Amino acid sequence: MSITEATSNSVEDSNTHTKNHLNLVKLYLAIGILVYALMMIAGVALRAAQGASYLDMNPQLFYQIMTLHGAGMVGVTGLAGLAVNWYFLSRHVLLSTKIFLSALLLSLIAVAMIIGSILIGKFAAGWTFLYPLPAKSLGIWSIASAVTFAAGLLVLGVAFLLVYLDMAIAISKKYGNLTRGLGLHMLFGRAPVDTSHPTTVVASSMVIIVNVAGIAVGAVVLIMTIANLISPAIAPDALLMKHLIYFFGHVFINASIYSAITAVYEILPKYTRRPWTVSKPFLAAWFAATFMVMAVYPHHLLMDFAMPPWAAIAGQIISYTSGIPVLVVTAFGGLTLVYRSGIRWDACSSLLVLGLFGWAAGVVPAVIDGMIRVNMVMHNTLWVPGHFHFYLILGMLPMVLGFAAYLTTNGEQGKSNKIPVYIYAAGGITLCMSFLVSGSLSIPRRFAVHQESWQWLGNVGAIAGTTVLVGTLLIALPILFRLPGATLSAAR
Ligand code: HEM
Ligand SMILES: [Cu+2]
Repeated sequence: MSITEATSNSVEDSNTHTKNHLNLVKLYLAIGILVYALMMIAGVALRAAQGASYLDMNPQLFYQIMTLHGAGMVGVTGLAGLAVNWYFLSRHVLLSTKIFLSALLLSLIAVAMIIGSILIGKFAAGWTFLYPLPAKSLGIWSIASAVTFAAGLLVLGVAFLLVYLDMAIAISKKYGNLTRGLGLHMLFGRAPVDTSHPTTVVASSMVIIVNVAGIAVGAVVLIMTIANLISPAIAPDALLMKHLIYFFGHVFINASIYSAITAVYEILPKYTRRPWTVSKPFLAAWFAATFMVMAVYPHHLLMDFAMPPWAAIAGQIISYTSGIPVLVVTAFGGLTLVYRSGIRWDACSSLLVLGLFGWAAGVVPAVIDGMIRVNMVMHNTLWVPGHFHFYLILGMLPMVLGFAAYLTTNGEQGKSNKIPVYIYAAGGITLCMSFLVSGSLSIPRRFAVHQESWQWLGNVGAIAGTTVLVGTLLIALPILFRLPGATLSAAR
């Protein structure tokens, strides 16, 4: 079956979607995939340094590379999620290619500032720039490089806000406002559920609401950080700063995942020839997630004894429940869509289903860490990188790669090679297990030098990480070669 015959409520609206839209998305994807691969090399180097058999890295360089890997991966994940989301949203509403291109250019300026501050300026306080560490370099990096890093993140935030503003205006023009985009009039009003209301518009409205808040808070804390760097007399409260940073960090990375899910909603139905439409449970889940994603960040502060206990307890309870609404609706929706549908398995469909699995399974270690009792023991261990690499390598990134594969199938389902996806998944699971097992053995995170008895896990992780990189290249290179030729009609 060709993709053009597929069922989708997006096709009628596609007059808003031009060749320029597609070309820009291709550019985002090509840059994104390249950055992912480079940052994976950095990740492998970090894990190999912890293993100490294959690589010997001076600790100062380790923390620079760790900061680069963290900031680079989080940044590219945000941009890749944005590109997926923007592509599908532009089929329903009129989005500005000029703004999307400007955002890419701003992001590249931001990337240059961030890389410069780390590789030239030796900034190494971690991508979370936890106050007051950026100002306490013990002479390793200068105030100027810390300011450049923070300003780079600020520029990146501006790029996102520009695109979100454009998306919000476009959704409001067509649907009235963001709450109508989210479908609240159908959830709470008398109106029956309009099944032609696109799932992507619901997800986009949620992402815009939470991530504008997240980035705005990020901007505030970055400006406070810069003010403190320039003038140490301005010394904000450290706990307040931590709240702001983790609100921003948590919301931003979650919003990137929620953005990429639009790929599953829009593409999987083309493979199973069954529609994925909005329903009351779907709308209720996205409505709940809008608040929950913003309310759960205190799970990053469970170790801060200065926090009132009620806040920690609330953080724990909401963490338990926060992922669940959208996850259940999406995982369940995905499974019922695939079950006995005669789906053709190729690189694209396997990646999308892998993404659903990784996202769903990644919740388990996250919820475990969200328990206060467990967190007291586990929080600063490799359990934490274990859970978020799970989400990101096995959940988010497969959705992005699946989307890129979809753009380049040129209407042919079931042809592309699935083996690279297996290689990727096997490497990904092993790498995450190397982190999770380390965590359960209480091996600390963010340590450049590991004790001898821990090192074998670092070596396993380095080999597994290399496998992930090889899998990524095997999946991505054919895509990159075909990307320039991908056409609008084929992509539909
Ligand atoms: C080949 C694949 C990868 C390998 C081998 C790898 C390896 C590592 C290692 C060794 C660390 C430091 C762990 C520690 O001691 O705390 C780390 C941190 C991190 N990684 Fe990865 N990683 C990979 C892919 C990814 C991907 C795909 C993402 C995101 C999309 C990502 C995001 C992060 C983040 C946010 C950190 C935290 C940095 C920090 O603690 O400041 N990684 N990674
Ligand atoms: Cu979080």
